[in-house]
Amino acid sequence: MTLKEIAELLKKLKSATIFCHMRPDGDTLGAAMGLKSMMEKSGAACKVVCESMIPSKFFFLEGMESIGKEADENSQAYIAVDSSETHRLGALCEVFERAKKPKFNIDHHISNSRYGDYVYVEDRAATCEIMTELSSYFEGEPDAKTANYLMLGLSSDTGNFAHKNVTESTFLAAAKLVAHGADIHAVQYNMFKKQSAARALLFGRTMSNIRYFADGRIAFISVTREQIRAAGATSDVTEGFIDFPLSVDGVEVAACLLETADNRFKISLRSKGAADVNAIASVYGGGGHILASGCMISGCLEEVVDKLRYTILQHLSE
Ligand SMILES: [Mn+2]
Repeated sequence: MTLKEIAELLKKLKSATIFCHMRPDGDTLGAAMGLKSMMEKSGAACKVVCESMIPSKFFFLEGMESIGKEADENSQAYIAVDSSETHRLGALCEVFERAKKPKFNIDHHISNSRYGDYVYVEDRAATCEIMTELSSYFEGEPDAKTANYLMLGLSSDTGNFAHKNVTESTFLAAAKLVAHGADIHAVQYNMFKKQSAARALLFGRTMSNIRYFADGRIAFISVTREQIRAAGATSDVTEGFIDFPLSVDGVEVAACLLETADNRFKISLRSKGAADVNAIASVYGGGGHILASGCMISGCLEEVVDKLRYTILQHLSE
C-alpha cells in the first residue's frame, strides 16, 4: 500500500486507538501523538495508549500525560506505530491481536513482521519521518503542537540528527516541521541535555575514574551502588554514561560496569568497529548488536574487570 492510500483510509475513520510500543521512546510517542492530532483535526476521536509508564522527561510536550493504558474497545480501528512486532506492545499485545477491527501497522523498522490489515513499512530514520510525510495528505498544515510531536521522534531516533540513519529526507522532514513551528531547541534540550544535579555529580565522579587498557584502546567506567547513593541519584541516571568513554580518541571498546546487586554487574558495551561486542556479550549469556551490547557478570568489581578485559582483548582486532 502507498502512504497516500493509508492516509485516505485513516481520514475516513471516526475513531481510533493508537498503540505505542512498551518502554516507549520519543519516536513511538511522537508518532502516536502526532497522528492523533492530525486525525482529530479531520474529525476523528483518538486515544493513545502504552502499556508502560510514560517517563516524565517527555512531559515538556503538552498532552503526553493523557496517554492511557487501556485501548478503547469502541474504537473503529487500532493503529500500531513504531512497533516491529505485536509483542512490542507488551501487555496490550493480546488486545490488539484479538480485536476484530481494521488494524494498521505503520513503522520504519525493516525487520517489521508485517502484521495487521493495512501495513506501511519503509526504511526511514524514524516513524516520525513517515508521519511527517503522511501529514501532507491531511487537510491543512500541521500545527505547532503536531510539528513538535513529530520533531520529538525525528530528533530522538537520530541522536539529534547525528546518527548514520540520517538522510536527505530526514532533513527535509525536519525543515517542514520547523516551518510549521517545531521548537528544535526545546526538543533537543529536553531530550539530550537536561539532567539533574545528582546525575551531573555522579557523571563527574565516574568520568574522573575512567580506566584504560591495551594502550588506550579499551576504556572502562564503573558505578557502584554506594556511589549512586552518595550522589543522591538512582541507577537509571547512568543511561548514556557509556557514550563518554567511547568518545575518547583511540578508544575502540568502552564498557560500563553498573553494580545492580551484591557481586553482580550489568555490563554495557560499545564499539567503534574494531571489536564485535555482541560476540563479547554472548560469552556471558548476553547480546545485542555488533556495536552495542550488554550482559550480566557476577563477581566483585575487580574480578569482573579482569574477566571482561580478558574477553575484550581476545576479540579486539589488531
Ligand atoms: Mn523508531
